[in-house]
Amino acid sequence: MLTIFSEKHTLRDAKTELYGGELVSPFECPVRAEYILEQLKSEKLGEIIAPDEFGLDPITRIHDSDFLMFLENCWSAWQAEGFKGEAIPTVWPARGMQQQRIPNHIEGKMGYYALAGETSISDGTWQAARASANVALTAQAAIKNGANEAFALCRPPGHHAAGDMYGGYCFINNAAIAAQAFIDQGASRVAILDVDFHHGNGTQSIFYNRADVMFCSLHGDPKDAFPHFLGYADETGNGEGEGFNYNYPLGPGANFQAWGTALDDACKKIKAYGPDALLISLGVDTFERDPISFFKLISDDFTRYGATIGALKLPTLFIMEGGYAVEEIGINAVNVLQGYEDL
Ligand code: SS9
Ligand code: ZN
Repeated sequence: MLTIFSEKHTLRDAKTELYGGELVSPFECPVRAEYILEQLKSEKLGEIIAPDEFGLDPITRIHDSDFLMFLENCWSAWQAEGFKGEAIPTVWPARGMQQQRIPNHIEGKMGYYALAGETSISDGTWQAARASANVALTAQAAIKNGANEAFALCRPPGHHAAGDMYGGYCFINNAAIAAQAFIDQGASRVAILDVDFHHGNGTQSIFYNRADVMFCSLHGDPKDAFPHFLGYADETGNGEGEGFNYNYPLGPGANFQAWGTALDDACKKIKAYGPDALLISLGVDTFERDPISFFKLISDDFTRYGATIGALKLPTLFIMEGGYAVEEIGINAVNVLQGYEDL
């Protein structure tokens, strides 16, 4: 399988994450991508290439340009205030407050564009997020040009990022821009299957009113898990998009039996939809030893579900999302790809 990887991911190297009332070293850290890369090499999965530069056009198909300008300028505006730490939001347009007026002050802008407070913005964040989007778009182009599958080793991840919101370690929605690229190049239907432990709230909200991109997500029940405010089973799409969004929330302790049953159902929906391409938002934070998640998948389960995805026999673009048990992130991610290939 062809892998796309950018060294520029290391530019995303925040020092702080607000977690449990402390500023800790971020779970979403550079070594994650290095472990996956190492495992790809030692398992000889295939060629690993650097991304091409696609510019902002395919990104603005999904994200508002004022939001992108905010991401680009946030760190310098924050520093210009004389703040000593990394950029973290502290105030939000909560219930009953102004939702439309975007403040001038960086403190107000942060709250306007942030969906959560754990994700610090610092030097290099924008550059790494841009490179991550280029990784996804290069993999998409490879499939468009005839490859049957590709692995976009994206970092930072993207599935929590909405049209005008960042958070949950995500800034640009890599899966959404790749899906949109397929559509813009003539595909009639694209399906996104999100197997990250967390609900892909950003991807869902981007395509919620559309029938040309189906979104299916298996994740920790929002009653108990981040992002807490989206991902319920009764969110089935809106307008033309009604019937093209499927959520499979699962409770604490879910093992492969429960998870695999939900996966089979999602695969049935995808098969019936008959997409031209399938995108997998590949988070491996469903692993039993993930430090911030509560599913109980073991490493062999990743191989098994890779084969289930392969059985769909669709052009398939794997896009890396989460996974925070860093020692095992390479094994688990590459197991999915091998399960898919060895079918
Ligand atoms: C867990 C807090 C979770 C954000 C997680 C984002 C995962 C992205 N108690 N904080 S894949
Ligand atoms: Zn996740």
